[in-house]
Amino acid sequence: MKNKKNKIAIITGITGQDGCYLASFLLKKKYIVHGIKRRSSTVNNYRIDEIYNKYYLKEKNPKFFLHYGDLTDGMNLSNLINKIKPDEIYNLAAQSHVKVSFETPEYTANADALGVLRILEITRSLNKKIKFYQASTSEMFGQTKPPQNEKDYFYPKSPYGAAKLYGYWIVKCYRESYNIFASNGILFNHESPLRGETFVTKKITTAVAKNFLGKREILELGNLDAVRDWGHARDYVESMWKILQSKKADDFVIATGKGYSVRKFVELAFKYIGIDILWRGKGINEIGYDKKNKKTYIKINKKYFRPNEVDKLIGNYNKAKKILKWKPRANLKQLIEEMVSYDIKRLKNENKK
Ligand code: NAP
Ligand code: F7E
Repeated sequence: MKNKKNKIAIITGITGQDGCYLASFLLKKKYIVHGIKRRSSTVNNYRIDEIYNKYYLKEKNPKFFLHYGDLTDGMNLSNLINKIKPDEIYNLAAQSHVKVSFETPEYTANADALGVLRILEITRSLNKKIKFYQASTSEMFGQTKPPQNEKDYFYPKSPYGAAKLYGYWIVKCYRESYNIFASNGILFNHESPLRGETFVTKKITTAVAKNFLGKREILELGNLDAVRDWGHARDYVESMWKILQSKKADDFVIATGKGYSVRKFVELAFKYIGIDILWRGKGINEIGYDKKNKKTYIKINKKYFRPNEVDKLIGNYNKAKKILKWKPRANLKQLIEEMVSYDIKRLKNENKK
């Protein structure tokens, strides 16, 4: 299976947004990619179908493989890592939804915190030369004032942020204790047309696309004033690879350095289809409406608020820029345009079926 020139990578979380972009990126760099997906009763491979067809089904010498696995199952991870013998492991699997982590805190800790430890412990006993990348998060900063960088204080405000903070520290701990090449990317929010549909950006761009196609829908949201630093997933997976190619294992903030509120994201997304949104009312009675015809497009629903909120995340990525020569390419306007256009095309195709 292994050819001298081809590096072998394992990607956990292959069915997720980043898993798909990273697999594409590594395959173009001639890697052999093994994706780990968990078993589910419904097929959820839609993001990687194209890759699977191109690099597995249609290839005489397949470059892409899928395996069942779960971050909560150490024996399974051990068998897979032993069998695949990777050069690099990218740990992208996680229960990644902040609000859901308040409802499933124990599971979130098991997958997002102990899952990291499981992989590190396996690589420590198997082969300390395996390089390990951990998808850490800006949610670890929580309450710390922006702009946040690698030296800032961590103060997570959700079970997700707290579980990821354990993952972050265990990576550092294994790096320093056992001299393992293990690094954290401290990723600020990153989106794409392939973003999961319950994250705020995808909810917004889907609703905008539906309204554009004449399927009138009122978008229900929670906190409009949270500020996030939104980049493009395509740019962020490149940083993952660069982090593992760096001379020294280390931790890097990956961000755009620009923050916008959820409210601003809504305005820009509607603007793209020619609708100017104005706001009226306060708190849960606030609405967003069309400046021209006064039609309501946005309402507030308290079910989308969290028990605790992170108000403002804006990253300082100077270290990544200096050491990795990494910088983001897409700006927010380009990201929104790509997401809305994709959703319009996707919904048109679904309507045809
Ligand atoms: P995502 O779309 O939610 O994908 C998460 C992936 O993890 C999915 O493939 C999911 O499988 C898998 N998964 C969940 N629990 C698992 C388990 N117990 N065992 C094995 N696989 C499991 O997330 P993403 O946006 O691609 O993010 C990738 C990573 O970056 C995550 O670790 C996330 O926490 C971190 N991160 C993301 C952002 C962001 O803005 N996107 C920012 C900071 C950090 P299913 O398809 O079966 O659900
Ligand atoms: O929320 C507010 C919400 O769920 C963004 C994950 O990838 O990035 C992501 O976590 C903001 C929050 O992302 C709705 O309260 C308003 O302030 O899209 P989100 P997130 O929580 O920032 C970090 C860095 C990760 O690591 C995570 O894995 O938007 N908001 N109204 C809403 N959020 C959602 N989901 N739905 C709403 O209706």
